Amino acid sequence: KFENDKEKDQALLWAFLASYLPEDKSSLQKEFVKHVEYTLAQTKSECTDFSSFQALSYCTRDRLIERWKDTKLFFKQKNVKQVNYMSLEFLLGRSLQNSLSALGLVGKYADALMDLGFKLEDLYDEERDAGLGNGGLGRLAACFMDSLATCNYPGYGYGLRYKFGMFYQTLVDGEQVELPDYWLNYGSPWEIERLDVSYPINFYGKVSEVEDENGNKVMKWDQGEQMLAVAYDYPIPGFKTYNTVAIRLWGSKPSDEFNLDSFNRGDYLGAIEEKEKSENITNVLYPNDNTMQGKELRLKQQYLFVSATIQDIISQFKETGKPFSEFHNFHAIQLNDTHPTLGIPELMRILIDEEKKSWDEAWDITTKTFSYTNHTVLPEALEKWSVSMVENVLPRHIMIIYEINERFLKIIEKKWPGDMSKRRALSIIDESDGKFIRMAFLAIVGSHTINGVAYLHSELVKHDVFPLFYEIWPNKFQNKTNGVTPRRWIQQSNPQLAELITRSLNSDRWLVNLDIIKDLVHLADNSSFQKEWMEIKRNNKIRLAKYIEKKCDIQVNVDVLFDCQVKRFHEYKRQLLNILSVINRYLDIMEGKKVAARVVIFGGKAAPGYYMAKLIIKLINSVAEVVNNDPKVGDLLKVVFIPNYCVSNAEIIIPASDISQHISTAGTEASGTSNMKFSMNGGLIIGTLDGANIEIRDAIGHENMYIFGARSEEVNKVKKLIHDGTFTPDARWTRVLTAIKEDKFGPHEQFQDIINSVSGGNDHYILSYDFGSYLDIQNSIDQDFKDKAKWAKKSIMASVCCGKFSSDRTIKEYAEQIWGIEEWKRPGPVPVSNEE
Ligand code: B1H
Repeated sequence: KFENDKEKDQALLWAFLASYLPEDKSSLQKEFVKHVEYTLAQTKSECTDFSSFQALSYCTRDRLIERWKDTKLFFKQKNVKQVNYMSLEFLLGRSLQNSLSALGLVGKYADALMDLGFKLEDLYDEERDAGLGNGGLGRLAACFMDSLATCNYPGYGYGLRYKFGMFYQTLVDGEQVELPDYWLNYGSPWEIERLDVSYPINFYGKVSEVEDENGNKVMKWDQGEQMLAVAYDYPIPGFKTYNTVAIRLWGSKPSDEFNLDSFNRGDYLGAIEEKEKSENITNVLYPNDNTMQGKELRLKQQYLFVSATIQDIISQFKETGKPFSEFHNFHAIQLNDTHPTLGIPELMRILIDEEKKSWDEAWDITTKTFSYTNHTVLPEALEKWSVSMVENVLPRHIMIIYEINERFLKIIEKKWPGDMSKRRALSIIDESDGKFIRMAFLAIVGSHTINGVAYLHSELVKHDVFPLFYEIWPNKFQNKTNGVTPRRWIQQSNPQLAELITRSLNSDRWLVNLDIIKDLVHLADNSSFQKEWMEIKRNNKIRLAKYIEKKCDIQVNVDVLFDCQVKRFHEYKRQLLNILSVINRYLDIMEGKKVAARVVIFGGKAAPGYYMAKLIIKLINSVAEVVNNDPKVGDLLKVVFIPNYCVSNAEIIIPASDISQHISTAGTEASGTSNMKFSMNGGLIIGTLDGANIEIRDAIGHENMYIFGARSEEVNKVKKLIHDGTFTPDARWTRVLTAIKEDKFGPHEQFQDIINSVSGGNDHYILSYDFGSYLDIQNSIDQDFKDKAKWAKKSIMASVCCGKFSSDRTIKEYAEQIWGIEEWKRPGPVPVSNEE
């Protein structure tokens, strides 16, 4: 609708000028040179690989923005419901290759840039990882965004724009040393700074009851400190679709609401300094995977995050002109673990205090909107915030949380009249030792659905972690087994395997429907297919060997078995079990036993304050030092610790593995996601019956996986045996510990705490119990690896039966069973290129 002809003409001219970016070679080259010359202000002679990486990224970003704007407009016209995925972590890694591949422009750009003297692969390597996450939880969020876009669902990811992502890990004398990750020092070509999208965020202050203009009693929160959250958008392209979504990350900025007091005191510089300090709250990612640290700064991060996000969602909702009773028909909000749980009281606060809704109305809207994913059963990771801290930082929210709890406890009273122990066990406020808010309880009470991330984990969530909640609301509980994106984790990281699959299927549809690769099962016995398959594995091992030589200065033989354990360091993940078995192997070699050759590869970071995890890293490197330099060992055994495990080197490590280890104490690893990536790439798994391992085994066949150790239902019994001293470990266990005690890997005193942690009734993660069966299954791996055809068949089966573990499947389940959103594919202006 136009007011007059002039307006109409202007709109038409605009539409013509903003028409789609052409994809012919000379246009691609022109755009590239334009960005080098005008965005970077450089000439041909100044243009390094890094500059051309930047220029190419800007070219790519232009195209992503074009698609994203159109996708948003399309969703708006269709009045769709969207999901808002709230996560304190998005572990995106690199974006250039992924974006070009989604746009179908890899081949075209490779060709266009070759004329100008650049090699596309070299430019990929110039990009720094966006490491805004710890591990599995953050990477899952990144895979989910990829699938959301690819499956054409409307949605947004919401997170924080940390200036320092996950620390950079170096090793000094075998010990982990953390360095800051200044990823933004190099700029991020992908982000769109939205100075027009910002929201005020309040902290501290006090709450008083006042009368509003209509004489109603309302709560007024006088903030003590105000700052701004500013939006930075990162477009996320779908694959083989024009649809593009985005992740919106919030950064903190000083607000122009000055606290006049501090300035009036006359200390201008001091006041500025004070202000700067308080406004740097989104500076750093907390690097504690699977543990909670009750720091006030982290609480402020969480609140800035949820407040900006909820304000943003409400402002989008208001554009529809619909009443709030319709809110949940337009927005679903998913809480990625409890870290964004304050979103629940924040939405309540805005609805009640600002939108003047009644409590019941506000609660109805809130509980129809939120759902919560639990990612861990470890008690040290379950978030608890001290009531006094929340009272101080968020005085209005603590009132709302108390009110939520009061009303919830009435339900308890009705169900179990007079039962004080139930009341204590279920109260959102834990008063057993000081006063703490149990964030998971708040999330469960305020959500319509709670899910675990693998079948076993979801069962534990219902029966072991929150059994009373399950009794009250059995229908709130669901399972959503994790998945990973096959675009990044097969196509981009293992291009040769992707090419073989596409050629054999005569189609690349498998990239958007991974179940299709099952059609290759009939080739598992085909010897020429096996040969090609294993040749590709060997090439990937050569690529990894080169990386190892460069980073660790260790030469490895690519014809021996590559055994990888790459993941965060945590006692429950039992890297210690692995290195103890390596010691056992070394002792066998020393005794002159016939031993199959292996390269054992470790990678992963320990939380900076996690003493035991760091000590285990030290032990691994001390063992490596001895083994790798012992002339009697030679190629029979190499131990490698790859420093700074991250998304970009995972893309090199995972396709090169013959065996990978997923050996957590049964019942402790909620799902694991690298297990899926390894299997898809034809790597076999040695593992316990834990997390998603169980479902992987069911999918690929029991004969194709190496399972050992106590089952989750046996673990408590085993712990008791160990505790009571009624269990005698395998003789090889004692031999290995003795070797450490005899200073074979340096003065044993330095490892005394490790020895103590698994001896004398301690051994909380039952290493001593599982050790025997672990060594036995390792032996059968060595035997099987000698039979090349047998191994190739297993490897093929492990890959082609893994269709279930695509995150596309996971996202569809969330969409249909939790969020109630639909696929809305926007027709492209031109056919989306069918490249790769
Ligand atoms: C997982 C975390 C986690 N579970 C607290 N919990 C954090 C907890 O900074 N914190 O406070 C950070 C991370 N991460 C992982 O989630 C599980 O251990 C994996 O088993 C699972 O595969 C992954 C994704 O669901």
